Amino acid sequence: MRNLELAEIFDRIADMLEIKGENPFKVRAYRKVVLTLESLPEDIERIYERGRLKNIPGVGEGSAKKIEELLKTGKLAYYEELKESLPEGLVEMLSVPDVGPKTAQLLYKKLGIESIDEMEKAAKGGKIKGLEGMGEKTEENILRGVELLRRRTGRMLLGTAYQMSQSIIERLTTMDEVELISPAGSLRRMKETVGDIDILITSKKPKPVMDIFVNLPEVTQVLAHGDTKSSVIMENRVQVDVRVVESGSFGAALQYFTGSKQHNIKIREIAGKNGLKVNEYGVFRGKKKIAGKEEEEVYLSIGLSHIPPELREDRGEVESALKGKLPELVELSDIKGDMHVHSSWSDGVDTIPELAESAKKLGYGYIAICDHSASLKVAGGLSRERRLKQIAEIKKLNKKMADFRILAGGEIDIRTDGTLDCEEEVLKKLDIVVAAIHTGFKQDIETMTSRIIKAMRNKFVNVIAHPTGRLIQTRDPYQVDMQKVFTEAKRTNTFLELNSFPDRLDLNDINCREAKAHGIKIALGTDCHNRMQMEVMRYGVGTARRGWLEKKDVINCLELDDLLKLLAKKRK
Ligand code: DGT
Ligand code: CA
Ligand code: CA
Repeated sequence: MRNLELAEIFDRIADMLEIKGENPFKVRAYRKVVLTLESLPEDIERIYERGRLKNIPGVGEGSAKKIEELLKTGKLAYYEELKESLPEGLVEMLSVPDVGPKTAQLLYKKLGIESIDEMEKAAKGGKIKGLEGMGEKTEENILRGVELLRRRTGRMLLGTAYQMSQSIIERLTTMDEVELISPAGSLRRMKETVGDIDILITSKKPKPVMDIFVNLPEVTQVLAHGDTKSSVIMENRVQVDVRVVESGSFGAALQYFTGSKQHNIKIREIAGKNGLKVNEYGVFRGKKKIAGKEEEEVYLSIGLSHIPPELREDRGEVESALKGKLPELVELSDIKGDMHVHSSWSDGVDTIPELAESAKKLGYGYIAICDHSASLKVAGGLSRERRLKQIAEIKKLNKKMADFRILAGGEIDIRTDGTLDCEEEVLKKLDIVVAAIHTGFKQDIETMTSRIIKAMRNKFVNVIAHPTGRLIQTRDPYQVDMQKVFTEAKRTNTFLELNSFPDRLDLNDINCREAKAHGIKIALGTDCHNRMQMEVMRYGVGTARRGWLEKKDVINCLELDDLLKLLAKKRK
């Protein structure tokens, strides 16, 4: 799959333009292309072959030309020129969280720093704090950022793993020799980051299957090449393990290789107590195999109901299954609308009618358009005037829509003092208000907690977006007392978002479960900036399932009328 490779190049271009101090809107345009490429459900080469590059939302004429050049020649002159003009390590320094282009450039000019290692050394040696506008805090931030970056290496985001696996599975499925095929491991458990991709196959003729697999065009290194197991490294440094088993063992192998390890240990203990043995070939009583073909029968044979993969972390799921008390987890098909969508009115790509059309195709009954508020200028935040105009436009559009409703919403900034970046008189006119923190991430825990609580006490605020503010592998959550947030959310009838974007997944699985324990309902939104990204809902649903959430815990499993009633309750 070339999509991620191209995305990386566009990301680098944006980095370099940033260092050069180019217009932030131009930089953002490149970042948008990155997001688009990363979320494309189809191979870019196939789209190109059909001559549809320009139809990809978010890809303008200029970017389309660059993609074409890359696909045709494997190179991009513009990119090469940019690279020539800057020291290599300087661009890499930007991948350290909290190191922006200004800092990187200053360090380069004043201290001659050209790499992450040199930067770390300088921060440790206290050489940076003397520079203009920099202090001990800067050095601490740099060191923490370097550590975060080092922790990141080796694991990929769930979204990346999912797309890569789909692309591999798609191609292997076309082979006659492949019977059943499924992801396994942490990917099947929908864990927010994935170490390596595991795929399980049944086949009577494993050899040709493995031959095709290790020779896929994106394979750069073959670690193992056998009939039952092959492992490769792909061009983006990702490891993929494929195992082939007989169909009679598929269920047992799937159970075994889905993990988690801790879960499997529990399973074997329970089996042992019943005089049974479980391994990747089946469930055995003595020499007799009593289960193995279907995963469900593996669980049934040891006295458990089938445990959904997302729960298999040894967090009480085995005990619940023993009592027959597993939750009935929410499913993607239960979702009736997307609660957090951006349009071209702010920093999204698509128009509201385009977004509505795509939502309808997904089988949704509504979407909430939640464009940014005025203070977020770089994201094209809406002024009072434009907000009112948008509300009027949505009203007009809704008149023409059958069986579908566009909710006029807003992603309204929570200012550092906890007030909202929008007048009440305008908030009043919105169907749903999603409040979010985009600035002042470094406030201390008391300030941050009361800031969020103050926002929740505003009777117009329905949802707190991405409540902990983390970006997976890039930015730690801000300091906030989540127990207090949960208590206040319940008291004020405020919902918490589970932002489904792969680098957010915020609330995470554990916080979702905690929120549920407090009786709080969750709003699932994609935070999509183009219509294709509505697909990321699946990662949000996966995370919700890992948080033991059921249909009744998620407000956008409600039919429109019930949802509106629920939203209206707080305003009374
Ligand atoms: P990852 O790749 O780090 O995100 O996590 P997993 O869970 O995908 O781990 P991985 O790829 O090492 O192995 C896949 C599954 O195979 C794992 O979840 C459970 C099973 N497995 C692997 N090694 C062992 C083992 O030594 N003992 C047991 N019981 N199971 C194992
Ligand atoms: Ca794995
Ligand atoms: Ca593995």
